[in-house]
Amino acid sequence: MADLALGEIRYFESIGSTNDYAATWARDGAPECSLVIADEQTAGRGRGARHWFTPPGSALAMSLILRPEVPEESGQIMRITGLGAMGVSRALRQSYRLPAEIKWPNDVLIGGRKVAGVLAEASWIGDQLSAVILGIGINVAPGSVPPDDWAGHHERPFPATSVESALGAPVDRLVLLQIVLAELLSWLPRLSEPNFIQAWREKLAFLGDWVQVITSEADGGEKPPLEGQIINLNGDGSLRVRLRTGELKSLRVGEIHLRPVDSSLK
Ligand code: BT5
Repeated sequence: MADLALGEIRYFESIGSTNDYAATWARDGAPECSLVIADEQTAGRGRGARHWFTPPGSALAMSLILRPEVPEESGQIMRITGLGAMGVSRALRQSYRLPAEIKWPNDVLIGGRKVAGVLAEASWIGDQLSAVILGIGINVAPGSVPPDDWAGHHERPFPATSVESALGAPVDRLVLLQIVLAELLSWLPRLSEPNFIQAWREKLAFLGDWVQVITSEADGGEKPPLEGQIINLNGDGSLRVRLRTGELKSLRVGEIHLRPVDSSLK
């Protein structure tokens, strides 16, 4: 880790959520690129009200504190979400030869199964954006995959896997952590460059496929899904889809979920 340009590092054997800790630490003045990492999370969070399963000894759970120069919330969250998903999928592809893909906006899949999730959140002091917290959870050993009857599943679970199950061999968590961090730090200064979007686009799952687009109501309930074909990733990180009606729509990171339309995952 010594050769990585990180701020401070705080490690916990057990914590509620690394993202919650990082948000508080960011408000208390954590240096740029400080890292919170935990072996176990007892209140790991996904998007909205969802939970993230992080039992001890088997996963990576981390939050990186970033201080973007442009204090514009939505575009930053979108790009930083992409940064997290790209960092994990590139690490898995290049160092482990695994066919990792990004399910826009925030999941990393191997063989159609979720191996990692990203949660980028803004941390505010009053109306000033103080930091963006990039939270990443990676299932490393099979024990980190939530059982189907896990109480934390918010809805019908998307199929999941772990790096070790996909690889068929043990994986050193510290080595994987260093590779992912090196990827994140190498892309961080290039988030506004077209080749960042291009590299992200190349790893997108379901490009050209029909998907269900599930959005949330203001009260947290789900609207009936729309069906759309994924056309492209726009330059700002939003997703271009064509609806059944022919209407083109750009989806922004928010409360949006995609599910493939015609596959066993349905
Ligand atoms: C995510 O949310 O995929 C974002 C997960 C981010 C987790 C990291 S860990 C470090 C940091 N600290 C935190 O508290 N969070 C971040 P979403 O797309 O909303 O997916 C959540 C759904 O994934 C849940 O409803 C579950 O069904 C499922 N799930 C939960 N744990 C899982 C796991 N370990 N592997 C695969 N799927 C899981």
